[in-house]
Amino acid sequence: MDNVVRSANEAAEKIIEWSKGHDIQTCFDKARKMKPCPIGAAGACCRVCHMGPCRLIGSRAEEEATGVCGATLPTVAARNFLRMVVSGAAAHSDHARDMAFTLMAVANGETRDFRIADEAKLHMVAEILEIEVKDRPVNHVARDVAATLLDDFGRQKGQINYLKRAPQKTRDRWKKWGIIPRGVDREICEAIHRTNMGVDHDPDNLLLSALRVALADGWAGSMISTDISDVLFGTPRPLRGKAGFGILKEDEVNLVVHGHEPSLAEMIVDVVDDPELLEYARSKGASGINLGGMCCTANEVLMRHGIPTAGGFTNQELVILTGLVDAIIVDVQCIMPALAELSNRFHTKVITTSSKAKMPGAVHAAYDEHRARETAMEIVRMAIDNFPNRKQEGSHVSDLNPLVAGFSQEYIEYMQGGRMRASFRPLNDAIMVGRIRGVVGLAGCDNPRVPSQGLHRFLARELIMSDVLVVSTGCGSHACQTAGYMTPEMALENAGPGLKEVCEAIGIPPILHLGSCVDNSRILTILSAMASEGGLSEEIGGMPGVGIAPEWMSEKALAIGSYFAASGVPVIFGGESPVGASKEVTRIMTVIWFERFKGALYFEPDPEKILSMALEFIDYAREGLKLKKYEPGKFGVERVLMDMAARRETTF
Ligand code: NFS
Repeated sequence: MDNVVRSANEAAEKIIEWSKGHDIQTCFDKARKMKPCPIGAAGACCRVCHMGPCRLIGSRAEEEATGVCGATLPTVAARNFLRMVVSGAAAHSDHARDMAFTLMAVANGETRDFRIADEAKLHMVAEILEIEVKDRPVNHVARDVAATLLDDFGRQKGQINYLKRAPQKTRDRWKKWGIIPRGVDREICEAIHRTNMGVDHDPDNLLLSALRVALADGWAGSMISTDISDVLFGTPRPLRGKAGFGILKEDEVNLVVHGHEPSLAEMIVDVVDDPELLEYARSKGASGINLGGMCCTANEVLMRHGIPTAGGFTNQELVILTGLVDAIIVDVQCIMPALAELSNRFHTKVITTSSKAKMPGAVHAAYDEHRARETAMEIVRMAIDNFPNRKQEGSHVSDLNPLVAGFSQEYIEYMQGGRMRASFRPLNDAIMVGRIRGVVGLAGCDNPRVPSQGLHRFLARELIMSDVLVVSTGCGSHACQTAGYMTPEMALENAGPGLKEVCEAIGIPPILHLGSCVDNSRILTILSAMASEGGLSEEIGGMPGVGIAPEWMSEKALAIGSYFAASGVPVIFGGESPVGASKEVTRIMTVIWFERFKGALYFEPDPEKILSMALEFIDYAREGLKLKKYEPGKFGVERVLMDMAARRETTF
């Protein structure tokens, strides 16, 4: 064992240290022992047929390196990238489909366990979908909404419904380059077909397909998940919460909900206060039932109910090592299979709940929205039954950080103008006068191959110091939460002078938690609202905004990055490039995409460089919009609204 820092999260590091003395291996140890295959990591390994796998290495000119069939390095790298984006888009979209089925079941009265929690949001969605709302029973509207959104999956021609939420100029670009997604399933199926042996060999064409399928993810899959979750469980509003391993309680039954789809977790939130279950817990010697979250499920239940979070992706093994978790309930995505084996060392029960995602060594409790409450009760009982089996062994680390979460587009609009005058005007104005330099979406996974959570934290600190408003989702949020960064006090102590003023005036943290990874769709609609508010760019492209996923590991992150790039946002990923073997593919994703869409994908392992690139993109966009040059502490006070003619002149 070496003495390298494995996690920038001090509490996590303590648990990792503890594991060393107890002969337990975690992803941190395995990541150091097993280096990535350099050929596959750079996109140069083709394994789409059984003449290979072919390793496209050893030639000086990239077009000279070919597989047995003649596929060149750019073809192979682009094809590999497309496959990753398809997989990421499929994950979000299949999650969205389940949410739409749950809404349909509620509308049809097939389940009494859920109800429409936010009728205003349902009406807003119905209006976008041009569904009649007036004088109709809520379940009729909900049924039409669910049916219309489900149509987005199977549609063969035309375009997905929510594209109309994007600015016209952004849509014009999609039309020009032929990347308007028709139906989610069609795009996923077609893209996979293109990657089959002997089909699409043009790297540019393959990469346009990646953008098309990614747009289906962002403007359908992810956006549908967000909207339906808001309709069923409530649109988030700011609330206080806590983050860290210290959320676990020594004297209570501890359950952790981990994964992505929020419906079962919502039901567990509901039943943990059930008097019968509480009595049952007491009968087993526990003084209560304590619920915590992990990864994106944590974000979902934190955003809506303030359920405390134990952290993001790389904390999942460590939470078991505390020895305090009686059950960890998982559904789909980002669940490490190592959990089952690790749990054998402790008393923890790993409970899988989705028929799509089973795990050897785990217990399975089949979830189905028609019997949600019953399943939730059954799971909580299993956790209670396991409480007496708790051993004394465990790392018992107890860090706890306060936070404020729960920022939806609706709330951000409201906080800027109240219910009657909700708008993005103040934010646009603050950007125009240079009080806020720009906006960065800091998102994506945390990763054991770097000091995990450290890149997120470094960038969050530096960005807010440079007057950049940070919006955060997914495990990036956990990295900030477990550092105590998501509080209004953080702005007072660390934000640049302009951002500090804005945060003080509204009473918000300088890092706004927008939710889970599917909630990146909130950033798309926020950018669209900023474009239509006026004074900045008329389209998403050209806004002083950047996306950063410094520690990404999941294919979902590539799908997200690609839909932001296609929508007009420069996105910087950390780590080595998964297409790094091909200069041509790299050129298409950077130079060509930027010309066409004003968005692009960059891969840069050095966090200092990521920071300077992000600030350069922001300043470049400010210059393009002829906004006041950013200077710390020096900002105009007048509201200077550009007229249409001036704006036309500045947009290109
Ligand atoms: Ni996003 Fe959510 Fe986290 Fe990465 Fe996984 S939990 S969908 S993929 S690891 S941010």
